[in-house]
Amino acid sequence: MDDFRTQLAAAADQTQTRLASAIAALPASGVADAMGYAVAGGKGLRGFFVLQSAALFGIQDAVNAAAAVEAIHSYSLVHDDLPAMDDDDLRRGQPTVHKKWDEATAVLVGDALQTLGFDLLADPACHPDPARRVALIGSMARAVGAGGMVLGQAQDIAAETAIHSLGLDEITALQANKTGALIEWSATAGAILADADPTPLRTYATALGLAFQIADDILDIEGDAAAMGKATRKDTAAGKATFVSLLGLEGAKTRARDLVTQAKDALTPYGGGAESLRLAADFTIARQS
Ligand code: GRG
Repeated sequence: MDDFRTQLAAAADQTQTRLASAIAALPASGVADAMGYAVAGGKGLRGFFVLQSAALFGIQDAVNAAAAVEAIHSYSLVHDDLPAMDDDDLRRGQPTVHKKWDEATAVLVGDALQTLGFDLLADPACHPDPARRVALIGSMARAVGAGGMVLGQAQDIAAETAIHSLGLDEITALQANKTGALIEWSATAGAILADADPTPLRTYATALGLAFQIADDILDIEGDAAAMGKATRKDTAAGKATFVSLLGLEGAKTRARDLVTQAKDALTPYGGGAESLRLAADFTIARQS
């Protein structure tokens, strides 16, 4: 696992460097400063999926697509932290953007990170073939729009005031939209860049996305708030149905492990070239933050 953490950190550095140069190219402003703050400090897992899935097809430079997904993921966190959404004071161990600046800045930072993500995908440096860039842009728009991440977030917010708490199928569908869609985009990005069949990577990502969310629910119960850099036990306090409340702690752990096995099995067609993606699947449920 230590080897994997080193690989992940190296990929995150590469992605962060690209993001920093894209943000430095913007006119100087408070929003640009806050954008730099908002993209820093994450694990960079989604960018890692992009870089590794691209490497499977012999594409060594996918840093624009990796930076794009991390910008869009950071936007979702900044908006999720707002008082109108999850209302959090701490993210990645630092004050959330609306706490360090203000709510208007946080809304604008999220908006601008989302458009920056699409700009990075539209850049010829992302891929020389415009058709590949359009495919990435279209698939990203579908993953994060009102049929994907935004839908999942709306379903999550609706669940908070629903009379009946959600069942397993409903939670699974909600999470597939809220966190799964962007993870799926990340893990299939290499196939999209290479104009190859994304099916095995999609199967990997579907299982992995769900395992990621189950791990998040387990960390919400067992995790250490200091290590995670954010508040924990919020879901329990809010009485929200989670994979842990529905399956029990041990049941949730077993389900997460089974999903990781399924995810790794889906990589068989890629042979030894997919070893980093296999390690990433293990990391998804072993992580402490
Ligand atoms: C605001 C439209 C909109 C959507 C927000 C993803 C999301 C939707 C909200 C995040 C809420 C949350 C904490 C979900 C749990 C899973 C998750 C996305 C955790 C954060 O991802 P990591 O662990 O974060 O990859 P880092 O900080 O490492 O980038």
